[in-house]
Amino acid sequence: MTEIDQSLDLDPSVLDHAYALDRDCTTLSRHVLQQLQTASAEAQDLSALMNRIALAAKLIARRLTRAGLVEDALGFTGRTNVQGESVKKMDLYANQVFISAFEQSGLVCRLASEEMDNPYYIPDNCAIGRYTLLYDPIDGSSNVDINLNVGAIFAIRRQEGEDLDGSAQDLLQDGHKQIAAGYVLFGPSTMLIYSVGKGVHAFTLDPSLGEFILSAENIQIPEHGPVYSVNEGNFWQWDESIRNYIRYVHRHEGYTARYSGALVGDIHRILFQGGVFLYPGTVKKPEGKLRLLYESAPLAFLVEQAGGRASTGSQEIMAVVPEKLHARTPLIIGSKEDVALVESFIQEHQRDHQERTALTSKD
Ligand code: FBP
Repeated sequence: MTEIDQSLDLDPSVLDHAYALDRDCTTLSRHVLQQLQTASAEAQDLSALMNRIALAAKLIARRLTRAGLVEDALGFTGRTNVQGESVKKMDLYANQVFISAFEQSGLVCRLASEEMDNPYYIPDNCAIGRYTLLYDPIDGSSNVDINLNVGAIFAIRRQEGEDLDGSAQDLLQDGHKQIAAGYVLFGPSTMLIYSVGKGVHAFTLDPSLGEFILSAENIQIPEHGPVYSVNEGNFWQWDESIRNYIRYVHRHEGYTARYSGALVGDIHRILFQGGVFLYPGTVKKPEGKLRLLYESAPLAFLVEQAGGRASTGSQEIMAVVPEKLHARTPLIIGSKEDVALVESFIQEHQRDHQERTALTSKD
């Protein structure tokens, strides 16, 4: 925030205007450079990349706000994606928006998306393009057609090697390879939350300016929060340890359930109010539903930067090395104390199981 020369003895209302003006002028690209405190090539690149993400977010927000009035904006495409899920028209539209926004960037050689079997290459960019964008163009797809909040999730990694065979092996590395990550929340207002490894910051889209303007800086997630966010409809598909955790929060004061159907919406609440979001493995899908590279790792990067934690139940999400591009992982993410509480039920159950096994092997 710019220092105002106090010797000017300005009228407080003028000072307020000056500060408001200064805040209104803290655009995303300027804020990224301020965060990185260098004018290095990489800082300029990240600032330009974040600007492209903001452009994609504005285009998707415009489509979402008018979706009910636009022919063919909602509903299914009839296609199934690499995840085996039915693809929504908005998923495809948003995926294409990210590609178009980065095609002219000159910075990104490769885009890897939850909606595409293989990464999309921009050959013209590859000679100089030093980055890969990984993204989930529409998170919370089940909410799109009923006008409930959805999001987009993104992460930026440096391009390592030329990936000549298109196998994107260099992307199969842990979350510490991310140099920036964040999400866009398409809610009553459109917000962009990001980190370049220097804290977590929020921007709100001011439609009158068409600009994302700084609305919160250095967001710190509370150590504990009342919210637990999980799809209890899967209760009987979970491991007993998770069922025990849910029985605990049901029986103890101070807990309340909130589940929006969109991971980004639930994480946004927890970022500001504390609590924990869980998408555990199930009997059918022991690896869970959520994608490591497009959902869990970017949000883990962000939440850790805000002082929270993200775990599989037995390992930090940021340490997980994916076996394949569309690898999934169980996710327990949020306030430190609440993630630790869930883990304690998992560890206790594992201990009981080992003791029982040891006892039966003695018999
Ligand atoms: P999409 O990216 O395909 O939307 O899938 C992710 C997601 O929709 C999350 O946003 C949400 O938390 C979860 O899946 C909801 O899954 P379920 O309907 O099984 O509870």
